[in-house]
Amino acid sequence: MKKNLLFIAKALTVVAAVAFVSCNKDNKPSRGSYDDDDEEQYEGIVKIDGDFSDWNGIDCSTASLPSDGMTTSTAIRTFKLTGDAMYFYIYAEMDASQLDMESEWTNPVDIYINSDNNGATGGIFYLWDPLGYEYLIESNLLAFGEFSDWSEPTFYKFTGEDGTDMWASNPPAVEQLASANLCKAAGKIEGGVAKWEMSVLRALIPGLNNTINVGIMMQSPEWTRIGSLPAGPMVDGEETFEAPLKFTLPDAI
Ligand SMILES: [Ca+2]
Repeated sequence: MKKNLLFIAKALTVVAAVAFVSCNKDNKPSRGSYDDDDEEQYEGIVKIDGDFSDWNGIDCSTASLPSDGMTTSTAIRTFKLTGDAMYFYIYAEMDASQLDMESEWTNPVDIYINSDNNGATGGIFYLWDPLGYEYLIESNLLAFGEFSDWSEPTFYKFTGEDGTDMWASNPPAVEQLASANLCKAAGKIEGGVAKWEMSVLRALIPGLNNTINVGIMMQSPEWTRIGSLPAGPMVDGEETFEAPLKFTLPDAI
């Protein structure tokens, strides 16, 4: 109990700090330019601003679309995972021709997180093996062709038996958690490629291990999968599946 209270206090402190920064930020001319006079500002290794140059040469894990005959679900071509003492970060490149640029809320992106670095605990989902996820974050990539900021994604906690699928039971084995300040996202389309970056505040994910395991999936407006990584190659016309992408974060603040 004491440990839980300490965690909550720590998380609230971080949220307060982030909220303070966010308020200041709105008074400044552009995203990412608010780091002048705020000594409490945490300088993360990635700034979520749609300028992807900070990913160049960064220490990260990478998954790419298999080149040897993968013929289904090709919309996500590259997926990168990294992090620092306060956040972990996701970068993805998507095939812009497969995105819906017209609708109000479209191309939902799901981030599956094995938070305890144990593939035997938590839920399963057919795209990754072993997965063992404890949390799922979901929001839309786009709204009327503009990238969404992920200011309030849907944040699910898996509550079912280990090794089961949260959606397979009725009602689903899931609890929805508050998600304010959890994420921030930005994207840009360049040369037919949608480039997208996203941050997750580590303190808001209970029990998050330093070693994280993450899978990304994107769907069509009709909730059909159009992309997911990591992914295995096609073998005899069948998809094969891999473990989620793994990255070890430095100790949290
Ligand atoms: Ca797990």
